[in-house]
Amino acid sequence: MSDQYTPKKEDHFTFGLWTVGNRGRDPFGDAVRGAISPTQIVKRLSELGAYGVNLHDNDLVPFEANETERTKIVSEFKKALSEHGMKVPMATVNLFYHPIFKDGAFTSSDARVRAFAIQKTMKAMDLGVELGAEIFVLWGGREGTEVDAAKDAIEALKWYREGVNYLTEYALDQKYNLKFALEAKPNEPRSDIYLPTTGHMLAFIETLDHPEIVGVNPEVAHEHMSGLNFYHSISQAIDAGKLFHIDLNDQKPGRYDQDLRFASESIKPMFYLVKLLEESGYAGPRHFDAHAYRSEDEEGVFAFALGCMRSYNILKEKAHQFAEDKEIQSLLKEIRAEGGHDEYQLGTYSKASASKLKSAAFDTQHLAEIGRNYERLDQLVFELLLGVRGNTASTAAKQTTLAARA
Ligand code: GCO
Ligand code: MN
Ligand code: MN
Repeated sequence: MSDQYTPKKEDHFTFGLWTVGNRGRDPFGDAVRGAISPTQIVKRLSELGAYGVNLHDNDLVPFEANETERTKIVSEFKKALSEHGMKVPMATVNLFYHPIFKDGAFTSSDARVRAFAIQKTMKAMDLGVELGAEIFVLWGGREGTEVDAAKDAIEALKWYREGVNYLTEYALDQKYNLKFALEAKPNEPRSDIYLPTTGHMLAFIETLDHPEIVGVNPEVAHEHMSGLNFYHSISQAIDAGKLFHIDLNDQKPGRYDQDLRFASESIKPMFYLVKLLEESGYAGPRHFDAHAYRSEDEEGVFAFALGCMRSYNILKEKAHQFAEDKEIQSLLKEIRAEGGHDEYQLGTYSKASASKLKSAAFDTQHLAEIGRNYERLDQLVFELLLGVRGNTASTAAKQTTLAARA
């Protein structure tokens, strides 16, 4: 079936090799489906309309591979990429699977482990650049603690900073066209992970030696695990010029990191997210860091992948409808007109304006009494999302407005 929501290369959808390659293992049960080779993933995703794949070093080259094996694997993979017209816009490094990282990588108390983590990351950067990546994600899954008595959190942050500084110097020294994107997560696999939210990451970035090449890679599930509003987090990242990459998925509140199919749970929040990404001019890949339910076989995995991309395109179409919807737009105009005039020019301070403002009289009772009409607006959005308002371009004329009914 092909329709207006069918993914196309120009939609820039990407998946991690580890996402469609996820075999359904969890702490309580073993793999439920077989491994799919990286070249097969490239082929199947390309057929579905994806733009590319992203990878950790060890998704492609096993931890224990020697140089000859690496060369062979990488050249076969490159061949598959070019045969299927697929890109690798982002690469990352696995600093969490091997037991050596049990007490962290850049923040391990053991300086030898910290050095090994940096060495492994430099090699992963070389691999990423060889494959054409321009974004390098750092997700510090093991950078945290169970026992705060064991590690000084300020010292751990200093080590973290040293690690990222070293790697940015390496990138610049190699003349790599590479930007870093830091990914926050509050917990899992560690009891507490350092720099737990996108906001923490944004503040940390400003303390680095090369903040200009470091941004964020926020993940829906991770911010939702912290009970945060993802749309707000992304807005702040965009405002700071730091949204370098994004991990799209979904998450039920109050649970472990579920990595659910994009928009499968949080329809309204994901609508605002897609609307924001599309309207803000975000030019990076639309990357899915999610995986299929454990109940699925290989076909279910690709149904999952197609679902992520279609849902994004459906929400993108809803964002267009929102912009075209006459009733929504005129209501918004009304809402913004009420008190919209900035008489005191709050954006520019001067002694004179401050003294004018200090002596101004406000009708506080009247201002406090004005209704904002958000109930009507939110209901209209709900009806739009559930298809009750239909495609406004064709049905606008037939629609009875809430205002008329009232
Ligand atoms: C997780 C993370 C990872 C990272 C990936 C990229 O919770 O497991 O989201 O999937 O995104 O390691 O570095
Ligand atoms: Mn995650
Ligand atoms: Mn992620």
